[in-house]
Amino acid sequence: MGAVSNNQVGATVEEFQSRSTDLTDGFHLLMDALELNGITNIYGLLGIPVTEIGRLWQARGNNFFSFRNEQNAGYAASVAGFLTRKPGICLTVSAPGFLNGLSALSNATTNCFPMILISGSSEREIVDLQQGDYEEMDQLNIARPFCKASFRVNRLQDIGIAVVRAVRTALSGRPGGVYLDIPARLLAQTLPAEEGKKSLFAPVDPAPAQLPSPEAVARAVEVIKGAKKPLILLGKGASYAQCDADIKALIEETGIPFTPMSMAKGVVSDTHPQCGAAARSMVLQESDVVILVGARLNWLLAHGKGKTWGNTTKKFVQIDIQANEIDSNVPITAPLVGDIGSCVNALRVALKGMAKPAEWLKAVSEKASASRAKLAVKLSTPTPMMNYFNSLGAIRDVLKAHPDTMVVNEGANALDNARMIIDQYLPRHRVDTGTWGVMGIGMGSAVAAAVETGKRVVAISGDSAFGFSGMEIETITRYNLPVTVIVMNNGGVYRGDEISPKHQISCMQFNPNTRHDLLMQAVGGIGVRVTTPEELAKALETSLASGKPTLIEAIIDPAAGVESGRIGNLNVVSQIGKNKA
Ligand code: OXK
Ligand code: ADP
Ligand code: MG
Repeated sequence: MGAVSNNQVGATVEEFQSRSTDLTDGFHLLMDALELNGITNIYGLLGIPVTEIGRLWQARGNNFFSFRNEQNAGYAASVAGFLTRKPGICLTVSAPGFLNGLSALSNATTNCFPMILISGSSEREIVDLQQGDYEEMDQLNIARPFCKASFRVNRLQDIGIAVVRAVRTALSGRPGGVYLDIPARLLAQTLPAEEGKKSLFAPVDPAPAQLPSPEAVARAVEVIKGAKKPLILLGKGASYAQCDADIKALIEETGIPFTPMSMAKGVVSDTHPQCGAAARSMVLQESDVVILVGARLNWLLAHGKGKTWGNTTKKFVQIDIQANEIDSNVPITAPLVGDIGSCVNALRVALKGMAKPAEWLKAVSEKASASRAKLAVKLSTPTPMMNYFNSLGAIRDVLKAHPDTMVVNEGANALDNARMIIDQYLPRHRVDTGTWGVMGIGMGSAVAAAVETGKRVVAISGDSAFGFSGMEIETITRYNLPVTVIVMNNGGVYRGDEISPKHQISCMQFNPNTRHDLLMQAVGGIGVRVTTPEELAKALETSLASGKPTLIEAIIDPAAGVESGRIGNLNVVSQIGKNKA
């Protein structure tokens, strides 16, 4: 437990360490509390008033990962939360730094990832009277609508309880983001060390299991047993829950086909014989009972109705920890409110010996095999310039031999095609744009994936998406992380060949000569430019073997790519006519 003898801010680590141990202060109590909660990694960007936290945190032997923009540090923290089931911590300065971090906090909450954004804040008296303090902002209230809870600590003896409260709020029930406001003044205050120590504690069981009621289980079992064409739909809640073996056992014991949402790919391997990912339209349309496991019926599932679902009324069994997620879009026949592990195990017990829907499974697997065979042709068809199929086909073949690689994926066409083409073999090995379809999650997610798992990371980004967080390649090289960034460069948003009717630079185009590989070289990494699937495969192999930070600039045909990828239907177009101003 660290301690200091006065309230001086900005002292060196040596100065702090050489002081008397009679007193502790806000810096030390905050760090002690985080450590007590099992936190060792902080992602952030330092400055007034939190700089000293970074230094002292490192002096304790913990990790502080400094980013170039708080938003990316925030995405890293949220992904750390998703991967570890511990809240990811993002630390920022006040007002502008806080606001940059807030996008990530909001994204974490939307995605149900546990994260705590800790920001320093300016003097309350001045902020509240709007008298113009340095980085003045009412952060506590601004954060409220963007997270599960927004807390401020005003007294040193409350730091321990505030951190526990933040951790428990982030982790329990539906996970999400929490904001913790730390006034600058608090950090510098002092307290007798013994009193400080007594105020700290570790929470008991911060994410308690939540068992479904026996009635709810019986209801679900009846619905499932009555199904002719049941389907298990895995969402990222199923990834987060870390009960992979139970989910696999439920699938295998019941013989029900499954299909994963994007971040649930790999909970059970995409190559499993019961995987219906390659028969997605068929299984959604033709199934009669759908068992949702940690997946919401939001836009990604066409709200549970309409032609995506064959214009038929399905019976849904929905496993979710959040009671009011049930009936959010369509009536749910059999809600199973509880944690996924408990619900899945209750179903396993109650469904033991259930007749397997063999004919339906056969039909699904025939359709999936046919789709995979059809796709395989496209993946190996050469084109004058690389397209999304043959480039991603090359990446897929390399990754097949490295199934334990973490994949990060963002973009429009780069996202949709990679999701379809690249198989995931293991749980929680894919991080992508999530519920909001966020561009810019790439480099922050890649850093967290490397740091939290210690595995190789391949981040596949469209050239547009990469631009949002591209400067973090310096972060990747600085920490010498085993990250390979593949920029799918078609020179624009969606496509690179759009022409403006007035001969301006098209609003959808980027400089076609941009060399992202040279940017990587400039920050000390390896940068390679490739133009063929063979070169791409070779560069990726080399980079995975070396484990060195690498950026592969993959030149894609500017004419390859479609507007908004596979969600073009969501775009709104003028009824007056294309290009008619
Ligand atoms: C899947 N498929 C396959 C395979 N896997 N075929 C062969 N082999 C394999 N391995 C088939 C699958 O059966 C589907 O075909 C098709 O490929 C597409 O599959 P998938 O899983 O990608 O499904 P789909 O329909 O695209 O899913 C809908 C969706 C998804 C909404 C869940 O598109 C999605 O997650 N979108 C996120 C997009 C996003 O956030 N973009 C941000 C960009 S911002 P069929 O024949 O069975 O249907 C942007 O662009 O504009 O602002 C903008
Ligand atoms: P996807 O986008 O993959 O469909 P969503 O983010 O829409 O997934 O849904 C995830 C769901 O999982 C959320 O409704 C969330 O409440 C739920 N969830 C998260 N963790 C758990 C858990 N441990 N047990 C039960 N439900 C969970
Ligand atoms: Mg592009």
